[in-house]
Amino acid sequence: MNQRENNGEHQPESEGAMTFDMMMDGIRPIINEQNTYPFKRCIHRNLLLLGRTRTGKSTISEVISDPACVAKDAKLFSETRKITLNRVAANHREQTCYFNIIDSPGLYDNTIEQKEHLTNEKIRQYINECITKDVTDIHAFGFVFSANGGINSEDIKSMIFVKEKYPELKNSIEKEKKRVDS
Ligand SMILES: Nc1nc2c(ncn2[C@@H]2O[C@H](COP(=O)(O)OP(=O)(O)OP(=O)(O)O)[C@@H](O)[C@H]2O)c(=O)[nH]1
Ligand SMILES: [Mg+2]
Repeated sequence: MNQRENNGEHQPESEGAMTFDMMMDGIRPIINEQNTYPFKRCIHRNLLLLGRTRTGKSTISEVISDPACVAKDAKLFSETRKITLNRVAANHREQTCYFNIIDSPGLYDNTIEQKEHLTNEKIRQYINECITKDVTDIHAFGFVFSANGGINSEDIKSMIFVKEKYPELKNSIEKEKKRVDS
């Protein structure tokens, strides 16, 4: 029972008496000081990086964690073979943001070992694979292109595929944009 409730009835606070809020204002700093393991509320977002092979997806994921990281030497064939999660946190405007940057193998590439054609079906597989890694929701898809390679019809097909498969993304991205702008 707090001071504002007395057998369910509201009692007028007598002048000079300590109110419930005043009491809590006094207690809160003591509790916070003694809390050895303080938890913070945070915003949590999952970002899936997609794109043709060798466009720089893994490099983006690494640079986000370490802006001074040195990119690997150029290789002709696909490097990333499995969905890889990079879990990072950042403080922004007094808010803690927690991100899963999901790096995927390059799309529609003829790989040296398997001669496997990577298609839009792969996107579906990647998303399913994310669920096995506790990522149940994708908040944004990041399509990665290299300036050299440009954008081709396969890239456009992939973007259309994601747009059609995830129509709810448009609403959530617009909602998010409004939240950030406000
Ligand atoms: N010039 C330049 N090279 C880059 C950039 N980002 C990445 N690279 C190089 O491009 C090559 C491929 O980069 P990755 O990050 O492995 O590309 P990826 O999209 O993850 O490739 P896959 O895993 O094979 O699909 C590497 O040799 C990088 O060093 C960039 O912004 N500029
Ligand atoms: Mg990669």
